[in-house]
Amino acid sequence: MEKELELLKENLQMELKNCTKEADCLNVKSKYVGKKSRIMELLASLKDMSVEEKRQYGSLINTTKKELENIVSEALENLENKVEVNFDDTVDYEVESGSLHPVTIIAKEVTDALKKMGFTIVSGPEMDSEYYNFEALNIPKDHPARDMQDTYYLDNDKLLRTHTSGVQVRAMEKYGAPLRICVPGRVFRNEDLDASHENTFFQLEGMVIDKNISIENLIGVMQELLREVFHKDVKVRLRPGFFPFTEPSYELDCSCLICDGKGCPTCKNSGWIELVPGGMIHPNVLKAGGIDPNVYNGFAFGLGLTRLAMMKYKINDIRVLNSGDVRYLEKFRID
Ligand code: FA5
Repeated sequence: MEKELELLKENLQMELKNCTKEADCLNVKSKYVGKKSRIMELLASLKDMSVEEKRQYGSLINTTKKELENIVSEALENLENKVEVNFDDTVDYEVESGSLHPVTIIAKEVTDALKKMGFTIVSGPEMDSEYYNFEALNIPKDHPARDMQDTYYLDNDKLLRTHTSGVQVRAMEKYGAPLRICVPGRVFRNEDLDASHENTFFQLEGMVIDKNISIENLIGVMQELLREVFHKDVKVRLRPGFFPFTEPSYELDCSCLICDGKGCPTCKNSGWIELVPGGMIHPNVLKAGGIDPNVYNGFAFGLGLTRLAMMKYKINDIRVLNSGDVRYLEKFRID
């Protein structure tokens, strides 16, 4: 009996060694400890044994049964730790490569152009404080300018930034003057959607602070930037604008490239698309950033990156850019 029980354990171990799949292990388990297994037969035979034999073999058969079960459990556990990855290289499939999103491409082109002009790329938080998004920019609570940039106010006293301008004072505090930075990033507005308005879109802030900066410097940077992006001269117009953080402020519009300035739903039939507002940084903003407005001045602009992508790739509805519909985005594939 002792020999037979020893042999059972040895055979079980040998058979388990050859198992590479869980199903194989379970088959072996059923053979050695299942209802019709030899060990179960021996257990059942105990009832017909004499008292003397029961005493002799009872506990031996029971412990062997437990040992057999433990051997199987261990083998199953080892199998789980050995995750096997099988590649079926006989399957025939086509690999389609992805492409960059049009806004990503435009962001790269614009930042490359600005880098050539000595700008450094910096970033800021999408979830920002009211202070950096509004107050530091000369927009106190209850200022009407806040109505034009309604946003999503969060439970933690923060908000989703409405523009990349929030980085202006952050950068002044961090780097001081002189300064030449650009900040591409995602911004949010709580507003109705239409062909040219999204609630989530991209802007690029540009800011230069130095001595004796003038509006001509701003116009020069804009002209160079648009030439680099469109590889041709694009018709633009400059008109007065209003922002509490720049004085004077301007709006630079681009002739609508969807309809060649004739008027369409994208440009609301005006023939023009509002693209880059900007102006000379207000002395209060420089002060908030710890920069002396009697020594330094500068300009800032806020380029609508998403709208620029629409103009460059002639996308007549902004909503497609956030739709995640690859079939549509495929059309703007740039290899
Ligand atoms: C601003 O956001 C200012 N921070 C810009 C600025 C920066 C002014 C520095 C002065 C100095 P505005 O709200 O106009 O301004 O937005 C800037 C650009 O973002 C617009 O010209 C437009 O191109 C784009 N834009 C604005 N709202 C939307 C929207 N809902 N969907 C898509 N693009 C938008």
